[in-house]
Amino acid sequence: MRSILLAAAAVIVPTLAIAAGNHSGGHGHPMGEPASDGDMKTVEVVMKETEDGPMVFEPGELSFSAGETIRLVIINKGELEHEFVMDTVQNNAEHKELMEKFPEMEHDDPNSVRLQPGETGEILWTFENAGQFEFACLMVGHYESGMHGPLNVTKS
Ligand SMILES: [Cu+2]
Repeated sequence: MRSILLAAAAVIVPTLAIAAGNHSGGHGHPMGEPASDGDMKTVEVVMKETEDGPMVFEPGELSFSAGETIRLVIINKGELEHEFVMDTVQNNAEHKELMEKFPEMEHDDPNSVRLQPGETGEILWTFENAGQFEFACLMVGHYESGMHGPLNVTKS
């Protein structure tokens, strides 16, 4: 019985997260909003550690046009847990400070995905507003080890 309840909860949570992003209007994220499934451009981003020390995202920079809907496929090819968070530079800086105070902090935001080694995750997102944003891994010490890059959204 218990395992059935847990399984049901696991199914319900992501559905709600996606549904919450489907309606337009309301409180928008400065970068845009989560998208629902459909035809869209796919961009892969790899997260990993390197032999000589730095932790990296590949590619190290992302560029989109305002109005584009993208399927971001995030792949953890490293041996450590990593996360991909895309946000304003300011929000990432605040979030990073929180993570340093509360390293065990879990978050379940539609603009982020946290992955164990070998895992792959997805973010479907419509970039609505032009601007200079940032993607980063905010796990303690990873940003400083190189895990951040500019996310540019240009006017279409
Ligand atoms: Cu990381």
